[in-house]
Amino acid sequence: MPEYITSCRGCHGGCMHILTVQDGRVTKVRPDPNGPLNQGRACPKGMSIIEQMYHPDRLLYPMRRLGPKRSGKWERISWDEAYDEVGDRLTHYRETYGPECIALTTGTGRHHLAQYWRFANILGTPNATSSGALICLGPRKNAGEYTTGVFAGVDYYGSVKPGGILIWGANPAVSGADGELQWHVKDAARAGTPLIIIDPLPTELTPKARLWLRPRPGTDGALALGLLNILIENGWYDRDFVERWTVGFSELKARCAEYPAERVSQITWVPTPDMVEAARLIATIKPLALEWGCAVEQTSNSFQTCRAIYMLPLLTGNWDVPGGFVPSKEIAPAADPLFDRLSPAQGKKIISGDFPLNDGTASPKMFAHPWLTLEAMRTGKPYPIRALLSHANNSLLSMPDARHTFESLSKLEFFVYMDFFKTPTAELADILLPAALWPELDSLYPFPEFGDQALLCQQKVAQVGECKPDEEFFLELCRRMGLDYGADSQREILDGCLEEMGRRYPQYAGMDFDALKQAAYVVPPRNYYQYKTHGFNTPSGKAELYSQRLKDSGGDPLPFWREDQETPVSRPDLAERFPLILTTGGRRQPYFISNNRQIKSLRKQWPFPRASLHPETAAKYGIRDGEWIWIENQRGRITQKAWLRPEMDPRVINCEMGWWYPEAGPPDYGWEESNINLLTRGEPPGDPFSGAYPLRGLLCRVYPNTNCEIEARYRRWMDAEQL
Ligand SMILES: Nc1nc2c(c(=O)[nH]1)N[C@H]1C(S)=C(S)[C@@H](COP(=O)(O)OP(=O)(O)OC[C@H]3O[C@@H](n4cnc5c(=O)[nH]c(N)nc54)[C@H](O)[C@@H]3O)O[C@H]1N2
Ligand SMILES: Nc1nc2c(c(=O)[nH]1)N[C@H]1C(S)=C(S)[C@@H](COP(=O)(O)OP(=O)(O)OC[C@H]3O[C@@H](n4cnc5c(=O)[nH]c(N)nc54)[C@H](O)[C@@H]3O)O[C@H]1N2
Ligand code: SF4
Ligand SMILES: [Mo]
Repeated sequence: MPEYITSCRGCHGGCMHILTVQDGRVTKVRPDPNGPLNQGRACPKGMSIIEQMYHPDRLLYPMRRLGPKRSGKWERISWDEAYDEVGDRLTHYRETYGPECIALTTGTGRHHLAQYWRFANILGTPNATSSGALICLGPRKNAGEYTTGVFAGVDYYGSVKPGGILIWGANPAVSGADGELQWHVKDAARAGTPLIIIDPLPTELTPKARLWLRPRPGTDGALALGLLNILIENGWYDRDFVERWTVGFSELKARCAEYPAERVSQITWVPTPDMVEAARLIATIKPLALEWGCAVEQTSNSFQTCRAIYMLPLLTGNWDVPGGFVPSKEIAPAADPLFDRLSPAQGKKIISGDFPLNDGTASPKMFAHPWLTLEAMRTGKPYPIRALLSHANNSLLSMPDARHTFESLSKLEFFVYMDFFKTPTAELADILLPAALWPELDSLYPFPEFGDQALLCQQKVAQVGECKPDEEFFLELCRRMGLDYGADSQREILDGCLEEMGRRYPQYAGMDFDALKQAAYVVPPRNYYQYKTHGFNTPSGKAELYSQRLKDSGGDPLPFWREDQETPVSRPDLAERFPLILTTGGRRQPYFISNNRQIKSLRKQWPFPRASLHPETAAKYGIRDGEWIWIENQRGRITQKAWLRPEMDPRVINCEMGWWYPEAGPPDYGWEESNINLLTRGEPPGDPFSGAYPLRGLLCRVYPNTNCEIEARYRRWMDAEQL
């Protein structure tokens, strides 16, 4: 029976799997023992792909809504009809009001991201946004690029392994936080590699931590500045590197002096001796790697927090050393997003709230501000957004301020939504399009994202219903609208990327997509200490602790931290009503954001959302372990199941994100029951440079929910015979 090797994308991806195909159907999946990154390992998400592909609720054909929005009634249409209808409507909006009245949204980085941008640029709209745009990887990546000219990741792959790992606001044993897969950090933990963990909650890794700091959610920026200050004051940094390869050390030193340990301890709740110990470990462990997650970005101090954390391994002698903090190398470029196809005049119309990072001043990669783009749908200001194309974005679950998202999407004149399944967000759309899962499409996957250890092949091995890759939709829609996509096929685009790889790495010259399918992946060797010959790719040629470029683009040249507008310190009045500090997120193994809640083999592993809180806090509010509770603030109220965790600070609560209930049925699918984004804030000001908003460190109160039907409904659904 034919077998194919391809990269899983059940999370961000990277594990190579061997798929067996019989009569056009995938019948078996097993992890590839030679996969360069997973070496025979896989998680339950990857292993459930057959159940996902052939799930009875899978969206298999294009559909048009019958009746009013959220009627829950759909009729099947052909792809031809879908292209005609979408093409005609978009052409009408484009010609009548200008292309900027059409917005695009997506979620986390998936296979189609570059071409989603490309499509927006060709269409002529600057209003492409995402629920991860401002708060996921972008701030880390941009902070890295401003500081060292390139983003950096962990080097697990050479003969020298990390001597220790600083794990900050990430749970990489589960989430493979955006950069890496989960296997290497678990291997390291098992091997006894010292871990320094900064997380207000216990995780799979905290029992193995050498040191575990539990900051007040949302104060990581202050903590990072405090640690930098200790390093600098004690001379615990690489003097030679600082003198030869950085600019702005004295300015940084002066800024950090504003963050003495006592002040930082007061802000963050981290005891001074723990901070000193953390700084000592950061300074002495060699080589030190950094695994950081989106928790540090999901605040109104997002960008500068990332800058400050980034400087810790940089200043302590770990830059571009084997096993340390190594710069990305791009093995092959992604499909060209064709930014030059968006005219400067159109680019200026971006709904960005004038945050320099995203209005085109600081970066050509523009993301419109998600909340403001939704606000333009709702209010018509600064101008109306009339139509939306949504690719991989269950916005009601993943955007902040979910009530606002709902009201905004409800106002759209035309809404096209592409996904694997119907979701609560889909029920607001006019046209639904069936998206291909990872075994159903061809793509290239350089991994880890921005670390680029390997280039992996993702290949189509089966066709399910009439599902299509998002890229194919963009390409064909352009053809129908008379717009030039700049390529005739996805294959042409992939071969173009591989051609460029051949120029960068002559050993792969001549490799096209067919050859890559045979090879399954390529793993070019890594060279270290590149800066010693090439310098840094920054205006000064050095690592920029003080960044003039940042100043010129409207940012602070040095990192800083300030209190968010909704904390017990800034709003004691609000804290009287909502005394607990709310943080959100906390990824779970069976799920990828809001995906997979309908996949029974996964769902039974973690059937309900859990709210983590301290037993004392629970006792204070009459809550028992495992009981459903209400979590409430001025924006809304939701319910999750209490999980008492004595390791936490009693002032903090964490709620999981992404929860809806497919078993509750259309049109609501229970989206309002446990969706923590009903309590979060997306409205500016937020982060002054990027507009990022706080999903960590808000306020709430809790009390028991004595009348919750969620479990009973779940059991009825689980017990029902799956067709
Ligand atoms: N299985 C699985 N994998 C995933 C995902 C998924 O949904 N499921 N999502 C993917 C995506 S899009 C992303 S961005 C990554 C995210 O992966 P991570 O960055 O690991 O994100 P989380 O698990 O939400 O949060 C990480 C940690 O931050 C802690 N935390 C909460 N608030 C704070 C705070 O204020 N400060 C600090 N220092 N820590 C805090 C939480 O307790 C948690 O342990 O994972 C990716 N991988
Ligand atoms: N409160 C709170 N909110 C958060 C976060 C948090 O930690 N706390 N995390 C934030 C982060 S880091 C991120 S990145 C965002 C993520 O936000 P999103 O990536 O938008 O995540 P989802 O809401 O799960 O929506 C993804 C939808 O895309 C579909 N999908 C998956 N792959 C494809 C594909 O290839 N094509 C198509 N057409 N559809 C696909 C899935 O079935 C799912 O319905 O959420 C953010 N929201
Ligand atoms: S960790 Fe990610 S890539 Fe690996 S098997 Fe799981 S879902 Fe797939
Ligand atoms: Mo993310």
